[in-house]
Amino acid sequence: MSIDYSVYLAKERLPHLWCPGCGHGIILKNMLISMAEMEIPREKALLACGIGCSGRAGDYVNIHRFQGTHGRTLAYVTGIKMAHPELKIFCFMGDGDCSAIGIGHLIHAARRNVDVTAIVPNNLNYGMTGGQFSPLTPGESLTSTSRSGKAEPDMDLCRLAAEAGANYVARTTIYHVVEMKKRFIEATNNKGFSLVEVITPCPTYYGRYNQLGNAHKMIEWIKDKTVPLHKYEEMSVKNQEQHFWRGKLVEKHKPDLYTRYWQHERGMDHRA
Ligand SMILES: Cc1ncc(C[n+]2csc(CCOP(=O)(O)OP(=O)(O)O)c2C)c(N)n1
Ligand code: SF4
Repeated sequence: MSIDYSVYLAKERLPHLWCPGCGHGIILKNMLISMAEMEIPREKALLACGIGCSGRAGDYVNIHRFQGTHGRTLAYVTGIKMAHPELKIFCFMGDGDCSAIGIGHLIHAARRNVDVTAIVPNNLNYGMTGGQFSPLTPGESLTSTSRSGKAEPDMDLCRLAAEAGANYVARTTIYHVVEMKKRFIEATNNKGFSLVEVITPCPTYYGRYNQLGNAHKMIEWIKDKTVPLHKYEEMSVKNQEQHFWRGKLVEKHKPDLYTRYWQHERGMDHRA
């Protein structure tokens, strides 16, 4: 690694506000380490954040950054990328932010194949507002809005993004840190829409409501709940409901929105 990842870090804004044991900082650090390995210059990187605990990630970076309105990050970066194709754009969006209020933007960013890396720290609930369930919260979970168990089934955001047209989709967990960094690098180097979901603990709400113990125990729980994609596909539906798959779902190389726009719609060479 020729760049020290700390050049991307706004050290003067530390300590961070996340609870002890929260995974958001680990995911952010891995994102910055992967940027350092790719030697992305500070001035060529943008972190766009949604609203939520995860949305505070932008406070701690020393690169271009902004916090958009809840669920709308991908709409903003679609425009930014068209105006500034030279930027490497990362989006940090909580599971609530991108799978509920922002789901339309996610589908269309994937369909348009906007060249951004969407990182989804999936802590299985709305952390910032007090542990309500999101569309990604597993069925039967106890949350502040499902005191006797979530009646709704959850959804698979990765499969949705893949179906909508994303070039790269993967899921990993906070336990698999080496793999996480590898996925971030693959996602960033793959031009077009990339999504990496990272399953991560919120010990303050999801962990407490579901009696999963402290942060350490939650990480063990995440590890035990996760199986590689090929094994998951061999499981019964009942067994699948008790597990998360992890791995790479899609890796393809369709032209991104910017390239298509300049090459096909305007008959000009793309500048990126
Ligand atoms: C338009 C709008 N609706 C609702 C809210 C309230 N709100 C703030 S954060 C949040 C959910 C955050 O959950 P998530 O996206 O999962 O991120 P986390 O806090 O878990 O990291 C909500 C509903 C808001 N800020 N703006
Ligand atoms: S409430 Fe949950 S998601 Fe928010 S900072 Fe605390 S542990 Fe992290």
